[in-house]
Amino acid sequence: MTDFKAIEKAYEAARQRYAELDVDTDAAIERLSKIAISLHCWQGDDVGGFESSEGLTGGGIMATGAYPGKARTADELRADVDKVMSLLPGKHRLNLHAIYAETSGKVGRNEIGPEHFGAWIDWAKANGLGLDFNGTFFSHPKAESGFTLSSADEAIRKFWVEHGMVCRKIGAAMGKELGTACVTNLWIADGYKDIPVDRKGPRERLKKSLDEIFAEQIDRSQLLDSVEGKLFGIGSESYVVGSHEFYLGYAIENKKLLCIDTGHYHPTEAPSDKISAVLTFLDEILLHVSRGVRWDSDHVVILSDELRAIAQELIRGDYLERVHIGLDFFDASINRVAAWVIGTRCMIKALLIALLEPTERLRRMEADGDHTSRLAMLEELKTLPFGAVWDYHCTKLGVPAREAWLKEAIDYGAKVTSERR
Ligand code: RNT
Ligand code: ZN
Repeated sequence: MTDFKAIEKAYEAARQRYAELDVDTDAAIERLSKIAISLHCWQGDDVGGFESSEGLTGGGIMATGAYPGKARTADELRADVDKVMSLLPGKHRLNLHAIYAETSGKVGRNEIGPEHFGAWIDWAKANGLGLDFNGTFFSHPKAESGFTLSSADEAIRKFWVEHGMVCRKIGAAMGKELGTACVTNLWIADGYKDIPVDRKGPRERLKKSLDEIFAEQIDRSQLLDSVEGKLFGIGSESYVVGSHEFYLGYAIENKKLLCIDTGHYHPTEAPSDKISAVLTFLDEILLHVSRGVRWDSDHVVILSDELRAIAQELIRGDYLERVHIGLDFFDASINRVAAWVIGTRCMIKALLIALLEPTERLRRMEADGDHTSRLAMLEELKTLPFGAVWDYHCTKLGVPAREAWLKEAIDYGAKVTSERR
């Protein structure tokens, strides 16, 4: 049993401690409760989708693990997301992929439409949630050559261009129906395992394909287009057509959102440092918050230094209106509902810690050239009682505080997901 009295008492002490630094904890949790995180639906079924029983194939990504109970149908996936959302403070969004269409696999990827997402839209409406969307340019026979939008085979290229076009229509319908713009992201895995001779041709074709996909003007109140680059994938170690520089250029030239996936850079690069750099030139960006371990492994997000740095950038730079926070991880080796909750709660916690920072004080030290105090304070802040504020925030918003959520996730596993074979 959660001891509410103890949580309130601890919060009161924390409130006073933060007040000594001129930080208003009530204002921080008020702001926090308004930040929506876009939960990726694909954590619930290892990026399988409902098109075929084969699940994730190709695309240079991989979900590892054999934990039982993954969602097999849209109804099961919605039930799992409902459970996850009930364990998160605040109102969030759901990020879908084209392979989550409800078509019984009978409609081609280039022919799907908003009608195949009707149940998702109804569900989102009933729960007051926004939706985001992604084209699925992998797990498909026409992606087996390793090339889609940059393919030299005109029939293949055209097929995927059509897919990109219908995905924008689906995103726009979601945005219109739900009254909140749908961020529709495009990521392709095109690339070569070994050293190519022609790096230029595929990139020229990709640009052409994107221009065709984005030709139709769609109101930004319904749809926000975003493009996601990558460093390498399994089977595209030597060359990825849609690299970071490629899409940064494309996004700037065409006023698209750039998607920064935190697992898509060299391990010693800090994605947090890129936010202020790219937002100097772009209006808005999308984040795919992930956790790479040695490579782009998509481990469950934890409260790492880098996650905290990302949250700090969003708050310090006053970027919340311009940055769409999405998650992108998939772990098939542990309870999937719990994995979702762990990662999302960490993202929210990181934002809380950033909101509790006495930023003005730190800025003054920096402006005065007092780098000693800046470092000292940054380290002191790490042991402030943000946990007490977090527990209080969860309690106030009616979701389990502390580790109480875990029992609910495990019970749900025992009652619901363990029945799935
Ligand atoms: C892959 C990209 C991409 C996918 C999802 C499923 O490396 O990060 O965003 O993870 O679209
Ligand atoms: Zn991603």
